[in-house]
Amino acid sequence: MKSFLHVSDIGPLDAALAEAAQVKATPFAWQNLGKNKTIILIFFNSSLRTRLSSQKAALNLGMNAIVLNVNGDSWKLETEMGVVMDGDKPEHLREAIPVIGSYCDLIGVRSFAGLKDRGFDYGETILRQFIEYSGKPVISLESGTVHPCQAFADLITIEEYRTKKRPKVVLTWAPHPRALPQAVPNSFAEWMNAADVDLVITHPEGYELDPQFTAGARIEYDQMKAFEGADFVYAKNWSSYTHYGQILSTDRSWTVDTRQMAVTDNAYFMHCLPVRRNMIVSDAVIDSPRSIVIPEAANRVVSAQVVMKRMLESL
Ligand code: AN0
Ligand code: CP
Repeated sequence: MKSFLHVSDIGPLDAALAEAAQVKATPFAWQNLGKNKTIILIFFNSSLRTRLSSQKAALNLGMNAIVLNVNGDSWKLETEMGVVMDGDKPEHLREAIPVIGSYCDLIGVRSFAGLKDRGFDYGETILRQFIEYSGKPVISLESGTVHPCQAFADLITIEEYRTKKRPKVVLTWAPHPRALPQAVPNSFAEWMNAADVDLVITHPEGYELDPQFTAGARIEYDQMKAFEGADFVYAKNWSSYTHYGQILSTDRSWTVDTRQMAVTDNAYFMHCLPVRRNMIVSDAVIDSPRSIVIPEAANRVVSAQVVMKRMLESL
């Protein structure tokens, strides 16, 4: 595997899920695979889960992990091509990336969508430069359009908790005070469309996601209708894709509460975290026994470890 952005990069999902179960059962069985190997994890944005679970996954594989917080620890990096660098950024990605590549075997990059220029974000402009100029395999740790380590962990979690062959999975928009990227819902839709589940997406009008990720899923604008008979409810806020980066609604009736959960088939509640309580989801729902947000986050180690393992095996 040369890069990890899309569900297609992991190959057949049955094999990936079987490998995930194996990695979860015997996390230290591949300690020699990562011996004398180094992953550099580059963060342009904040993180709790991605940073810690990626480091843990690397350690489980016997690999060294070096974390760099760009903007905090290093020189600020210019990401646009062809600009006169007379601002506050002393170094360009064009030099920084090959330098980083020369120090390691694998690279992980977190670089959120800026939500200003859709072409720049949806071209995966920053991650593509890492792929092109580092000469090393690159993992998206949430980039312009996708968060594949999260979606893979979500799929592993659904596989563990499902009681039906083809569960109904509802991706619901929920309100949030700040404009957030579409990466998490894009990847969730892409991975669920590839998996054997019945995916329904519900959101207010104007929040339609890029069809390259959602094609094939049912869109239901009535949230209560969408929740009927659901086995899994996956909440997330995102800003508009069509009115790029804008907040079109802060309607708190979309906050996931016991009212909506009551019409599901005793659904499990999921969220990638971090979550704003009583904006995205009520305390009653996230604190209920049907909330699986913690095991979901724990599976981030498993998904990251499978991806790193595959990359090490193909070096
Ligand atoms: C980020 C987002 O929505 O993309 C990261 C989620 C994993 N969330 C926030 O910035 C709150
Ligand atoms: N879910 C997730 O990616 O969390 P962090 O932003 O804390 O890494």
